[in-house]
Amino acid sequence: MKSNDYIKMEDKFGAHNYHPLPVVLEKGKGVFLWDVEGKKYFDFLSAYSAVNQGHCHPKIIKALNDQSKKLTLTSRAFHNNALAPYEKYVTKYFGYDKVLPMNSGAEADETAIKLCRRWAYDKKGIPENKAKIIVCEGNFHGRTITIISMSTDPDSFKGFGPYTPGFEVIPYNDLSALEKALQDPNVAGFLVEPIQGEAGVFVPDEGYLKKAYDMCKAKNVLFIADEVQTGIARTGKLLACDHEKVKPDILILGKALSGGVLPVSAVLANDEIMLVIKPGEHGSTFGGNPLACQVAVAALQVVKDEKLAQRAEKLGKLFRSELAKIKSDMIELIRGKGLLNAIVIKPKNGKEAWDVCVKMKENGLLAKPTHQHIIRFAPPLVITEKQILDAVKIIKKSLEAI
Ligand code: IF1
Repeated sequence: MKSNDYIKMEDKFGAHNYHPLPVVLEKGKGVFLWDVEGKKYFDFLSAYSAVNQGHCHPKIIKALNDQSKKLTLTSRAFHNNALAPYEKYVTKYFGYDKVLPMNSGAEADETAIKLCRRWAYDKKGIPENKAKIIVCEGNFHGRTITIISMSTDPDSFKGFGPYTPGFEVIPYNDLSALEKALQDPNVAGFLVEPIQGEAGVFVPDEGYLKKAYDMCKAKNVLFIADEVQTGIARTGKLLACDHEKVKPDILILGKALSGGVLPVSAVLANDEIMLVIKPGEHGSTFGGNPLACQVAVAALQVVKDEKLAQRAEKLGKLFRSELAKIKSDMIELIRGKGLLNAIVIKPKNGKEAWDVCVKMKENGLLAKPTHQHIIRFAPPLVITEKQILDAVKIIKKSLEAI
């Protein structure tokens, strides 16, 4: 079958909840993807930062293969010999007492919200059902009903009401708004992305995270960092919060926690928070399954062994400086941190970000627009300097062709 055959079949038998770029991928290795016609592409999306370690990393695939022949799932009704070593490994790796293993990023965000509310009632003494969580305009934390109840993007929430109460929305990167919201004694937590990915790679002002954290601590409010997209070395540090030496009270991880091999997410916290959830009060059939545990250990080990955070820091600077040399009136601005970058496209002759992405696809590079005029560039962190330079040449050529 050809690409179009797959696209037509998907259109007929699949829900229309996405509008993908017209490319049908068959193989991935490192920073490269191949479509069903054998055309090769640079992957500059990394499945929204889930494939930081590169496609089909041999060490992660080996962990998957080895475990898949032994035991894939026990549920948490019983113990197994993969969970405890993973829990010890991941809690030491990020410096927390405990981990609650889940599958998708949204599930981890939901878990963090439940933890925060329960801590509010059992530890902070907020009256039952009165806990409030502060979130930011432009947030993206997933697609469940409670998570879209926090969203300010109509594409995420419109037509899905009624909504879950208990959230207050403030502007991102605005400390005075946070200070005002923190006056409410019923505030239990502040849930924030250290860099807003979906909103278009919004990097807050230097010091924002640290000051926000300190303001929360002063009010006995939990600082909850959603590092599903910014974590696991993507922004040039192991966590985006590390740039400001902020240690979240609750840390939310997903995506690259498994290197994109299967869904693995996690919530990390210390005992005084994590132990408010008692046996039988939260869980998931696949959460912490043996396959996920082995894959996640291998994926995290690759991050360390191959110094992916340092690479992201160094190559991100190179990428932004090379992009800045492109003389194109379609580039309004370039922003990002590490290898999480974006360019804001100024439409020209009716052409906009989507057309740039289609042209880049023709030239062998895959990226996708977010919010119409922004193109996010997030290659696997195993990319080399030469590959960065080759990719910039493709971006330049594509912009000039429009
Ligand atoms: C889609 C966006 C990115 C996330 C953060 C939690 C989650 C995500 C910061 C939920 C997921 C994914 C979802 C995917 C596309 C992608 C995305 F465009 F939707 F917003 F990356 F920006 N926190 N982001 O970025 O994790 O449940 O998906 O595992 O829904 O189209 P998930």
